[in-house]
Amino acid sequence: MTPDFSNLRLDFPVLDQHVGGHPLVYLDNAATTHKPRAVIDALARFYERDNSNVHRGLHALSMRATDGYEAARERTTKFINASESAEVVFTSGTTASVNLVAQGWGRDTLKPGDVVVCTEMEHHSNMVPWQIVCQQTGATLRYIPVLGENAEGGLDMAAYDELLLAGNVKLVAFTHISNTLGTINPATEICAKAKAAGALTMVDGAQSAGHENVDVQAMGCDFYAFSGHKMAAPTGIGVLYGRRELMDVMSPWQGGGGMISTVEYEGSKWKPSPERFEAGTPNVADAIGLHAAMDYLDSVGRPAIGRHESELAALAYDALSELPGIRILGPGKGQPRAGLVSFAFEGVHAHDVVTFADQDGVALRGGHHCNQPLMRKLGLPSTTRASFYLYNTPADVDALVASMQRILKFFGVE
Ligand code: 7TS
Repeated sequence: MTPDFSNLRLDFPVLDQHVGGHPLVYLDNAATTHKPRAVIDALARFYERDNSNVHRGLHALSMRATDGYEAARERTTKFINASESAEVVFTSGTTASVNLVAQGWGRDTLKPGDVVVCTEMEHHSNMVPWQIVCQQTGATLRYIPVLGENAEGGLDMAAYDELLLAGNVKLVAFTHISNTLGTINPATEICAKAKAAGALTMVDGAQSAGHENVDVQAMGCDFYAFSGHKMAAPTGIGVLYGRRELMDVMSPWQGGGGMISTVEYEGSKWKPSPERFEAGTPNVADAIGLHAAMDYLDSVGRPAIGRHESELAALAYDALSELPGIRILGPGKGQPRAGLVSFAFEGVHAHDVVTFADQDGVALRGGHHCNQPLMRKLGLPSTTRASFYLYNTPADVDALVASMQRILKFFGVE
């Protein structure tokens, strides 16, 4: 049964407000999403009843907090179909997860002559950590190009084949869904090709985890990273999935309490994963919030959420493409597109568009979206981006388009 998306807005208290005298139309979901009442309640319940540190106490509250935290790990294991909970490490978000792999795996493993492959559409979070570790180790970073003057052609898979054929590729790091283009990359194919070439894969799932069913085993990736706040969960909690055999030999990224089995003045031994990678007091409350968010999303149904967002993006694409002087990035009309549309108007800066849209109560994002090299390649200083989530409706698309028409009129673009 298709869920009734028209009423989901009521589950999100923050959406019940006016901005600039207009009902809020929130279209900045690729940056962060709102939290349903179920998540806010789970956080309040934890702080009101169970708040305590985990793994160290034998008193009732500490045991309840530990149970809640570990239940969140079990829930996450199921959410992405990892084979066991030791493969699920809680981090502060995608950025921390990628840095953990770059430093925990890359720094020990990479050497001069080795190649790390990224794509030209990576968010800085899945690019800069690889630049850093390549500088540290003498390895080389190469990029799979994007095709087309608006990157409408997606990744150049023939160029990818050539990069793999050239040899020495140790890891392929790529985004599942582009936060700037809305492109859905062929993750399973990219992973299979990397594996055949003897390379590991790191998938940036920041824009996919809360938007479609993710099965890390079926995808065939070695690492998969995502952020809770982009999928209805609190800020400050994220996940790194890593295959058990890799996690067991990877070095810790940070040292401290909770991650050691024994400590001597001269040195220490580490616990296995996941504790090895969770030094210090973890983010217990937000892990419990993440658990509630996963339950909420699955009560709606992730495939239905993904379809709903893509339908809104297609509506927006079609209506926006009628506007004068517009350039829309990413997949063309009728092509598969995730739930966002990124565009630029000739002669009007994205920051002006976003500021004017805010007066209409429409929350957008303008800028380089942490994709500076891609923007440079496409010859754009910035774009305006509308990104959708489960609580958005076709009426929100209408509000977006009406606001864009008003702005173009104001700037005299006919
Ligand atoms: N990867 C992708 C594809 C992203 O879209 C983002 C955040 C990140 C990584 C980083 O996630 P974080 O939770 O660690 O910050 N993207 C955006 C955005 O598009 N606008 O603001 C943040």
